[in-house]
Amino acid sequence: MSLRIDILTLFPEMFTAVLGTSIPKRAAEKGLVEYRLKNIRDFAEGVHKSVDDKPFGGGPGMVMMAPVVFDAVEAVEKQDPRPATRILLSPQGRPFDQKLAESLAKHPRLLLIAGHYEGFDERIIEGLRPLEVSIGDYVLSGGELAAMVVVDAVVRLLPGALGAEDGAADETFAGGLLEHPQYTKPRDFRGMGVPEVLLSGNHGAIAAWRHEQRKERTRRRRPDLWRAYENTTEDRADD
Ligand code: 6GU
Repeated sequence: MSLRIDILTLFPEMFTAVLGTSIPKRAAEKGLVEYRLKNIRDFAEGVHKSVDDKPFGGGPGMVMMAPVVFDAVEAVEKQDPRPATRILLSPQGRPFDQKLAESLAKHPRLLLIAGHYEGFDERIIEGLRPLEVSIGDYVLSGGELAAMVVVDAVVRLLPGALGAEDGAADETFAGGLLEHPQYTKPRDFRGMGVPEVLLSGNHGAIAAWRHEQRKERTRRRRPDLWRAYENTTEDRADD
């Protein structure tokens, strides 16, 4: 059974380039995933088709209204009997990481809710009980880019989504280490060479060099990842 991803957004056109390119596109063509975009504004009432209003208690910006988001979620969920895992993109959410991507890739159906404006009426969260997800500690204008990040990270994990070549390279975070440096032709570029070992044909030496580079990079650049790696590999012979 393939994964169905519903996306509720005020700007469905933002998604067309990302979902229609590269691996997300190929995964859909292979039948591994199906994307369903729905405009939240289709569920707005009245002549003005309002989806947001001023916050009670005052303050800047606008707040997404509960009735329109509830109606959108309920209408979209009715289109398919599979239960949807509801995900609401928000800077207040759980930090998105590779582990969460791996977990979401096992679900039959995801429903992503991307808001624009200052935020969502809290009763949306109280009533729909979505998993709130943030893609990092910075502020975006809306949840759309975050939703695209989540979709991309999840879809490339679906069995068969990556070609045989990219497949093995997908260990970057699974192994807890950053990637090693890569080189390709030409051997000399503006006076900069390529580490001799990579030209040696000695596969054991190459693997050892790459492993050292990954550890050194992780230690210097991401002490947080390095500590986690050390704590899970203390008893490993090669470290
Ligand atoms: Cl999910 N939404 C917005 N608006 N900003 C963010 C974010 C999400 N994650 C990080 N920054």
